[in-house]
Amino acid sequence: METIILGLGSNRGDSKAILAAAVERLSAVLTGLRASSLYITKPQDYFDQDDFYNMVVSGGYTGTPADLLAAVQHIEADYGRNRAGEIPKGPRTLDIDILFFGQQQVSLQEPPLTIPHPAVYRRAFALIPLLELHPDYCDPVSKTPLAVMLAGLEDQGVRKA
Ligand code: PH2
Ligand code: MG
Ligand code: MG
Repeated sequence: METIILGLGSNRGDSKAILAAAVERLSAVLTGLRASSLYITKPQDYFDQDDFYNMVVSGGYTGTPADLLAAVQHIEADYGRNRAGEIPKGPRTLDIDILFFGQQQVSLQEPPLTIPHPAVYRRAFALIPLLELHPDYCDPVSKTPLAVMLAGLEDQGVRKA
């Protein structure tokens, strides 16, 4: 069993209700699920969009990374996510990103999947809720504490909801 860290985000529709429902669904996928507080965060990467609600959940998982990706994409689709019809990095009803999968490094072409999530290290909206659940978490690749990485980032406008 691996410890999984997922990052959840929403800035379209009833984001709070969507995230609460997604956590409920994920509690059937991950064992011993833990959920961070909810945060309101300034958009990164694509700026001309509303603030996001973000949070992190963690828990145990026994399947493969591809199995987990299929499970989270199924939940995204159930909450109105339409990948074909959206702006890359733009507004979305529900985004569930696999941030870490135990100590594993994953690089799949089909379906496309890279773990650790390549952007996690520069995203305060992911690191702050993650550190709330796992204050001593270290990057499995560099072994650097994520708290050290967060301390090196500029203020990105992340506050508790
Ligand atoms: N997700 C993105 C792009 N930018 N910004 C914030 N604050 N939160 C997100 O979840 C987010 C983002 C692409 O998935
Ligand atoms: Mg995603
Ligand atoms: Mg994302």
